[in-house]
Amino acid sequence: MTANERTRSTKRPPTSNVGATLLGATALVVVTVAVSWFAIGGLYGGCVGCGSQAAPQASTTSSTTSAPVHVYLTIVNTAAGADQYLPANFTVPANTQIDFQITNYDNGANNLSGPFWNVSGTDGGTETIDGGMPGTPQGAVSQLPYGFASHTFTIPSGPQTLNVIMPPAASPTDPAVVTFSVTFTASGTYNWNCMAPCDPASMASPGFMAGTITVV
Ligand SMILES: [Cu+2]
Repeated sequence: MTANERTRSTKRPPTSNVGATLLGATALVVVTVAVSWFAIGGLYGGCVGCGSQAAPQASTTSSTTSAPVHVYLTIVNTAAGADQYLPANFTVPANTQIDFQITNYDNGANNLSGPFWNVSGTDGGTETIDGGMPGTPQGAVSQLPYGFASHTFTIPSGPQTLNVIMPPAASPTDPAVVTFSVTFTASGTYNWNCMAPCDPASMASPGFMAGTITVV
């Protein structure tokens, strides 16, 4: 923990006003870091999208800012027939490994234009697939073959871009699960879109096949 190291390395007898001032400033920094971390934790509890599928390890992320933060997203086809990411808008910390898990219950296949068949912007340049329609490549992949896309999770522009592909589910009750890690090195607002022509209304609607990642 950086704050603890800073506390240890600057601990010294208050032999002068300068020393006292330094200690006071150090205490302020430590308090500020701690308050900031708990404020961030309050935003998403160290885990985005944790509901019934909350991971037990999520509760351990408050001990250090360098522990991975878990984000769980689900793709559903709503009762009204709309394709939707849940949640579509969320907040994560900067300079922290974000472990995404996207569970796709949509068994519809869609086409992609050339570059979007390739995984890009993830740690290691791969995504890991578990399940999906018959024939879906399993394990870590850097691209998917034609015919094996249902949706993408894409940050098409900005300081840091991203493209991962979600293969179709085997059935509406047997999802495809995709995991990957991303480390956002700059705070700010990142707009993401699905680049597969899955559902024109959803693609044009923030909160469905488009959304916002807020990096703080
Ligand atoms: Cu889509």
